[in-house]
Amino acid sequence: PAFDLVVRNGRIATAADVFACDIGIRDGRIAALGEGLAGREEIDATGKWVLPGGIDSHVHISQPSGEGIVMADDFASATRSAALGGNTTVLPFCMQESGTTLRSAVSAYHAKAEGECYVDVSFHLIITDPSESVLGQELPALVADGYPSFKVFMTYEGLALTDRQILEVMEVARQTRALVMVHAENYDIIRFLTDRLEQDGRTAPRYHAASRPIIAEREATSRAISLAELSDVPLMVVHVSNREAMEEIRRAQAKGLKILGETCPQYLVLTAADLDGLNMEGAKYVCSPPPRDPASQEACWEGLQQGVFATFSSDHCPFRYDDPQGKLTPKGRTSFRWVPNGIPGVGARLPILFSEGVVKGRIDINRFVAVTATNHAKVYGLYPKKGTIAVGADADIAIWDPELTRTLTHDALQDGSDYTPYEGMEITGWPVLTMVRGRVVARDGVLTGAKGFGQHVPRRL
Ligand code: DUC
Ligand code: ZN
Ligand code: ZN
Ligand code: ZN
Repeated sequence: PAFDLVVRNGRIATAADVFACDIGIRDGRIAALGEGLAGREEIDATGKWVLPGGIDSHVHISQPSGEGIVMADDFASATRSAALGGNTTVLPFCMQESGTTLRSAVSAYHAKAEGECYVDVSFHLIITDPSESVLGQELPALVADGYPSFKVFMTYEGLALTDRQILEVMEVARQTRALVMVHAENYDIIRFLTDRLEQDGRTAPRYHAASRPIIAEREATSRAISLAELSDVPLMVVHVSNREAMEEIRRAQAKGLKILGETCPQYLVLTAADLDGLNMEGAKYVCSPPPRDPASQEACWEGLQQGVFATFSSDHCPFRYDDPQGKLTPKGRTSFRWVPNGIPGVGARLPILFSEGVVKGRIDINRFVAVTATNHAKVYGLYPKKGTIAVGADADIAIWDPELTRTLTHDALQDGSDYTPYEGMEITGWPVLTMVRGRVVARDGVLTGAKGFGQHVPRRL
């Protein structure tokens, strides 16, 4: 046979097309699209969708998250869940810790990932200390080495940059043609409201949402866009949760600015009411920005439908719930202020969007592929090696059964957390096979890949 592996009889969708043909795979790449291809091995995809493997360009793995707090996933468990959820590449962050170099952060995360991953991995940077040497030497060198995207924070103790510092980072991004990603929430609004809520004894997890209102996100989004416009750089506004922030991005795009947006499953299917759980259960939904209300969910759908949002990512940031090193540290029990921000989602992201989006008719299959794979590859510099089904591309493929209906449960996700915020959702449409570079890494809910098969992929923009 001419090919190592052939996927037969499926319906293939890319971001642009739908077509029926066989896929011939050789040496980990797509070598042919055509009729009647023969392979040493064959996979029959009759009645299934054959899609580019999901790319999740916003996940946090093994990031330090404060004293006594441990992220629930290491690279093995996060990429295992990713594979089971139809993903073939994830983009986690290398976070600079204050007083240390960016290069040392990059080395540290590579060491954590080495030999551990089930799917391919490519790193963004998080800049917390834009010192002269970071801006002058480290960043340009790292962009050239394959890390052309970095996140800055406008809020959080120890992470937030001033507007001046953001401008300095953007200046380097402009010189190196890199992409800045921004966490846009107004730090002082959040600090002020948090203090007032605590003074009033409002410390339960539900008040997390009240402490970070839409206005705080809208204002910071508008300011970040202004800084990017001044700097003449593209900007990715991550985890957009509501209409007002989405409209800021839409307006900038209409002006011709290269402002990109991302939304996440929590903003489509959760609301602030989920934080109202009995006792401390609401902590399971504490993430930032917080889930909002049904009108905000509608706006986020609109952003996906109309292309305001280029990408749909999980913002996987897992902490165990029932764990003194997770959501409920001794301090976390005293106030929402100390509950670590973030929720798991790397395994649930694609089934949720397929079921709520494609099956329910909110988006078509091409849009699904665009916002879950192709646009991630294009925006972050992995295209066309990753993110599409084309001759020459890596054979990163997910086969979906559009009719399989199952209840979403944490146990099936196999991440390192002890819950999913999406427990009990009825989902129609599941990935039944995930293939990374021609190797089947998950099939029918069972992990078949090998730890360490996943490789680091340098990027270029
Ligand atoms: N921002 C993220 O992107 N992830 C988790 C927490 C946060 O604030
Ligand atoms: Zn963020
Ligand atoms: Zn995040
Ligand atoms: Zn479980």
